[in-house]
Amino acid sequence: MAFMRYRALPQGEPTVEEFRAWLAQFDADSDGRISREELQHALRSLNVWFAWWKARGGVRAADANHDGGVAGDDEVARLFAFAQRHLNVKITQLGYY
Ligand SMILES: [Ca+2]
Repeated sequence: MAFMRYRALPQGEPTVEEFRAWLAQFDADSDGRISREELQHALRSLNVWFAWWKARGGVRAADANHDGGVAGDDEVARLFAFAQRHLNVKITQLGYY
């Protein structure tokens, strides 16, 4: 996958809206949900280490209805909170890529 083509997150501290818009581009099958695999691509695009492992943790943390993906405002907000807790350094560094 040519993940270099993905849009980066906005510089500085992204809002949940910016995060949602950024995340939507990784919905490869356009089913409106971000699966673990799609989240893994998203994390890889940020050069996050252990993307597979963190994607699994992120979906587990955000998937409130346990359908295996992240969808809807509530779950995206939960994933955003997860990202802030676990990926904060990378998110704030994105402006330097
Ligand atoms: Ca999807």
